[in-house]
Amino acid sequence: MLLGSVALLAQGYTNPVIPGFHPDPSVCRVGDDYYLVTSSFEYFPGVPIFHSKDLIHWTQIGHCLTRDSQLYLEKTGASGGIYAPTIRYHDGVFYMITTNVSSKGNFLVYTTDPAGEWSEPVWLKQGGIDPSLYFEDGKCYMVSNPRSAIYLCEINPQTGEQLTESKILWTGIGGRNVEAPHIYKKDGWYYLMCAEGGTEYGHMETIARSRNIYGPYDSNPANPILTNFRRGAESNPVQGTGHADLVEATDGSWWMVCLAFRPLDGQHYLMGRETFLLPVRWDTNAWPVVNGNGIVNINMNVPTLPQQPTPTPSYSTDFNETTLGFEWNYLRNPRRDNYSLTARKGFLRLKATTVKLDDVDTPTFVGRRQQHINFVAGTTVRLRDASQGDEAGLTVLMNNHSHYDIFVEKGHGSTYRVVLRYRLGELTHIEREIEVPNGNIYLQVTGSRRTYAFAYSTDGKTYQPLGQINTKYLSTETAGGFTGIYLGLYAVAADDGSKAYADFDSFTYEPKAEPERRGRR
Ligand code: 6LW
Repeated sequence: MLLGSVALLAQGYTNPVIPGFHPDPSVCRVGDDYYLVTSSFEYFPGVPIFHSKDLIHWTQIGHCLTRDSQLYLEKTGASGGIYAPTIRYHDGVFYMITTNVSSKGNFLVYTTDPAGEWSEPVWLKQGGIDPSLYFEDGKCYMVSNPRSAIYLCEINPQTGEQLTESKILWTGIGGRNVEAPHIYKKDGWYYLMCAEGGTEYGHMETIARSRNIYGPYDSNPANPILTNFRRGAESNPVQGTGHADLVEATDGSWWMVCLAFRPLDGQHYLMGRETFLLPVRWDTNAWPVVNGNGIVNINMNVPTLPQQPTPTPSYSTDFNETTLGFEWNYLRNPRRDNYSLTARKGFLRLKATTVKLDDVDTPTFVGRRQQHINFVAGTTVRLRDASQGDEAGLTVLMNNHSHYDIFVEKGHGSTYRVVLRYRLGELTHIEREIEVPNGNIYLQVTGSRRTYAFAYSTDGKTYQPLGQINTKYLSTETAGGFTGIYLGLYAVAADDGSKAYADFDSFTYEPKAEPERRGRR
C-alpha cells in the first residue's frame, strides 16, 4: 500500500542519488531498466554498475571489471587506474568503455548480462581520457579527448580496430580540461555534450550540435547548461557540478546524471565526487535546459518517473556469508590468499603482510565508502599469532598517504595495545596508545562534518574515547586526488617472518541524522 501511494505521487527526490565516492556517472536505458556506471581508480573490482527502475533509487548489481586480466592495478598510485567510464547498450549487448591511465589507456568490455561477467578488454588506439561510444547505421563511433580537444573515430568494438582517422570535433567554449564527451542524436541533430573547467569549483557542462556527426559543431549560445559556479549557487551545499550523461526515459522525459561534491567544513569535501540526478527539458530552439537554471540542488521538488523505492541496504555485516557484498573493495589487485570468510565461520580473516597502507602496493585491506556526513562505524577484531609490531584495525582512508587508523598492536612479550595514528602526507603521528588485554577489541569511529572521533571498548558496551581529529586533513582539498573516504579493515605485519592474522567478527556502519546547524556552511 505504502509503495503504491509513493509511486503515485512521483514528485521529488533527494540528491545525491548515489552518495559517497561515485564519480563520472554514465547511464543507459534498456526498456524500463536503467544502468549506471562510475569510475573506480586504484580500487578493485573496478567500475561499479547499478540498476534502477526510476533513476532515483539505485542498487549495485556488480562490477564491470572483476578479473585481474581486465584490470591491471599493480603499483598504481592514488587516483591512477580507472578513469571515467561510459555505458551503452546496442543490439542486445552492453558496452562499457573507459581508460586505465596506469596501463594501456582506452579499452572497452562487453556483455549480454550486466550483472554477470564482462569480456576481456578490447584495447583502443585513440588516446585521451573519458571515451564514449555512439552507435548508428551499423557503425560504432568512439569519442575521447586527446590533445585537449574532442576527437571522433569509427571503431570495430569487437576487435578494437580503428576504422577511420581521428577527427577533431570541438574544443568547447574555452574552459580548461574539455572532457567527458558524449554524442546523442535527437530530431536530426547530433549533440556533443562535454565537461569543462576541471572537476573543481569551476566545473561545468557544455553542449554543441551539428547536422553531421563529423561537424562542424555549433555551440549552444546558452552554455554552460550546468554549473554551480553561477551567481546564486555560492552557498549551495552542492558544488563542482559537471561530467554528465543524458538519458531519455520511457515516458519521453529526459534526465541528466552528473557528478558534484558536497563541501562539509568550509571548502573541504570528504566523500569524493558523488552521483546527482536532474530533469532536462528541450527548449523551443532544441537545446537542453537542465533543472530550469543549470543549478543542482539537494532537494529536488520536481515531477519524477513513477518511483520504485528499493529496500534500504543493510550497511553492516556479521561476515556470515561466504562472499563480501558489492560495496566492498580492495586496493589494487588483491592477493586473494590473504582474505578468508571461510577459515573461521562468521569471521573475516585477514592475513597480515609487510605491505603497509602507506605503500603503493597491495596491503591486506578491504573497505567500503563513507556515504553519509554523519555516521558511526565499528568493528570487533582479535589479533592472533602476532609478533611485536604486528597490527590490525580500522582505517579512515582517503589514499595511501592520508589516513587515520585505530588498531590493535602486539607489544612486548604478551602485551597488546590499542593505538590511534594519523598519516598525513609526510607526517605520521601516534596520537594515543593504551594497553589492552589479549582478546576481542571493539574499535569505533564517529564521523561528522568537522571531526572523526575514535573510541575503543573491551566489552562492546563501554567505549573509551581515544581522540578526535579534524576531517579537513583527509579532504580532497588537502589530500588531493579523485577518490573519496573509505572505511577499511586491514592487517599489517612488522616483518616477513610474522604469522599474524586478524579475525574480524563484524563491521557496522550506521548513518546518523545531522545535528541542527547554525548559520551558513
Ligand atoms: C575524469 C574526468 C574528470 O576522467 O575527472 O571530473 C577525471 N572529471 O572527466 C577522473 O574522474
